[in-house]
Amino acid sequence: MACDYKILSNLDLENLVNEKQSFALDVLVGLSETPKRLSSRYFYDDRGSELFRQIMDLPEYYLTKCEINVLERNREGIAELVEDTRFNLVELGAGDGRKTSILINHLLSKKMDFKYIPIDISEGAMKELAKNLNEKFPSLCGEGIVAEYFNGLKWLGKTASRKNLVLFLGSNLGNFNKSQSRVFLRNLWNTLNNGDLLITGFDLKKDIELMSRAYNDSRGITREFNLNLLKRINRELGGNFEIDKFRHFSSYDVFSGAMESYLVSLEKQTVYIKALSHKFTFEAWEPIHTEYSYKYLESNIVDLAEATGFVIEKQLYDSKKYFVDSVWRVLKVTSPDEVI
Ligand code: AVI
Repeated sequence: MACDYKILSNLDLENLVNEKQSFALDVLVGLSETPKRLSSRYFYDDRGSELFRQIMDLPEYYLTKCEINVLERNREGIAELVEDTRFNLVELGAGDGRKTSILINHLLSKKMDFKYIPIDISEGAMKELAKNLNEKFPSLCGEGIVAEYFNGLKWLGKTASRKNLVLFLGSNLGNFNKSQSRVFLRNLWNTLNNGDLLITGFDLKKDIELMSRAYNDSRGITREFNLNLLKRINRELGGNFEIDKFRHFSSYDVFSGAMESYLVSLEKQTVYIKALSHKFTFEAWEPIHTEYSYKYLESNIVDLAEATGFVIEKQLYDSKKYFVDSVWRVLKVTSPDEVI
């Protein structure tokens, strides 16, 4: 059966307006703090998503290659998790779907009864994905949702009554700090049903040089990706950042366990942002913190699952054990005796 892959966007126009307002508010608050900071969630406008696609192809960015290896080695094991059930394969932050294609291909070849429902905030990325999916998998059913993850999941909760297998791949969780990841996972737990499954990616702690090279690539794409945040402020909020007066810097903090990225002001300067009616001053060598990319110990993953109401079903590794896709099951108990 041929299924035309649709995109549901502008699910709620108010959310789009809010997205713009929250960007403006976060920029105002973040650049007024000491030290200054901007959230990495704003990296992903259409240009940022395109740059991230290029990062995934970089030889130094081992994460994507490792996760592709995980999925190739474990596609049958993942299919077994949902054997004989009608289910939604929900993907949060699908990007161009190259990793998920490995799974989709396998599930379709087994004639499993599922719908693929990617949720992504970038309309550009979603259009690209829908185009790829239509070409590659004419028999694939489902719809793409352009929305914030939880708005998308709430909409899904209202319309579907199937088991959910949610994918949150690519170490996306690593971009949240400890409490943000707990809040995120607990929100996910709240929107899912007992027995639903989550597969989430974790980049494991490893050789520091190897991790550092992944965020300081020789072609300068990661630099461009980081600086795009300032360009986005110029484009969307009427800022006048002079991009070549800032430099990209990324290093591993052994104590926090994260690769941390910054934009460092190369000189004393003032930047005006029209939409905020506000001027921000920078001293020479003053940093803006832009991203955490947390790396995990196995014990960190166990603690996180336990703290947020999930049970670990399986740990799926790549051949070098650099990366793990961790399979978690939602556990909702009705009596205190069932608590593990
Ligand atoms: C999307 N996220 C998991 C990437 C990471 O590795 O933290 C974003 C990225 N930042 C720099 N390079 C890639």
